[in-house]
Amino acid sequence: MENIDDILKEAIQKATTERGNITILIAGRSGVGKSTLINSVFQQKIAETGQGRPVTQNTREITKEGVPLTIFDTRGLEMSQFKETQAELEKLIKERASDRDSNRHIHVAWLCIQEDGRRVEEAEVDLHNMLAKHMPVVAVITKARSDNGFKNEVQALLPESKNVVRVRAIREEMDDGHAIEPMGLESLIELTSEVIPEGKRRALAASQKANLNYKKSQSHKIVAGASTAAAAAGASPIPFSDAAILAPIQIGMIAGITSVFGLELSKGTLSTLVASAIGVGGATFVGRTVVVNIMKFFPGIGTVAGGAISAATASAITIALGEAYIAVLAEIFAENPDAVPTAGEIGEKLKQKMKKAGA
Ligand SMILES: Nc1nc2c(ncn2[C@@H]2O[C@H](COP(=O)(O)OP(=O)(O)OP(=O)(O)O)[C@@H](O)[C@H]2O)c(=O)[nH]1
Ligand SMILES: [Mg+2]
Repeated sequence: MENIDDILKEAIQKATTERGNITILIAGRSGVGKSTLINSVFQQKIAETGQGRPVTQNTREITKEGVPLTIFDTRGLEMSQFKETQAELEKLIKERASDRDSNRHIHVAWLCIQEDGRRVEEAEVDLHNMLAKHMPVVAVITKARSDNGFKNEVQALLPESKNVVRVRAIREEMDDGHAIEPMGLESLIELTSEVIPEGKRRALAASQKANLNYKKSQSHKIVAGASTAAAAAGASPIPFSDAAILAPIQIGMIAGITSVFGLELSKGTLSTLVASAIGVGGATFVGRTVVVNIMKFFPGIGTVAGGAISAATASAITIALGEAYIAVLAEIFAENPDAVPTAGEIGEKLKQKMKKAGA
């Protein structure tokens, strides 16, 4: 595969399939802070601006273009006639579980309980036990301020819960002028990651903005995979003229990391990124040019002995490129979790980063 157009197309398709879509059910009484939590944790104020549609009397299904996440926002399940509304929800869960597309299964539930109520209703325990039959459940204590043993109480009442986590979704100003910062959101992502299928972790990483380290760790796995593939390709040293065989691996890695960071993944953005970072563009340029240009950034890495690329060099160059890209994206989002950088900006920063790394 030499043609860059084909390489880009395939990289995008693979990255998109491997990322998939995650579905999370968020349940809790009215006013416990579900929408606030959703907006603090996920990209693009999804609870406010996402497309919601009622799927049962008490449940809305929320999605947003460009975010690989579906949320079932469910409330009032502890109210009168809760048996009926819970049965309705269970029917929906079973329907989704039998879908052939695993992206449509509900992968995890967050059961939200407000800390200052300090009470778990019998109907909430019922709801929890029903959910736990079908999916992992994380109990989320919302609006956390002072625990006073409530967390242990919740854990004791909901033994099926995989975890109990206390969160504060927004900064809170006290009367005396001091403020308490959000908390627990990073742990919520980590604990959720532990209980969902491994194949859904990239979608979780991409959809959320509360835990930058989680995006980085998922991206490192992609770099590790690409580096192994590059080493395998170079197991019998690659003649320089065949360097193109590394291009799909390296561009695939860039596409994978792009998707884990939740950025738009289109042929336009990916080709702009490659063009501005690596300095090759145009519809007809070939994979070999990409690889040769990447290698120019890292003159110190490996030697092109006898005009061939060894396994060690192929893998080292791939790691250097992947790590530089992760560092660039991490810097952008550390500065502003809601940043919407253009492909050109990212490409320019990547070029600078590689120049520095290779110098
Ligand atoms: N202090 C503080 N207030 C919060 C927190 N989370 C939510 N709130 C407030 O609690 C109120 C209710 O929050 P929502 O997010 O609308 O609650 P909800 O669970 O979505 O409510 P329904 O949509 O009616 O089911 C709002 O005024 C929020 O600002 C928090 O962590 N700390
Ligand atoms: Mg709400």
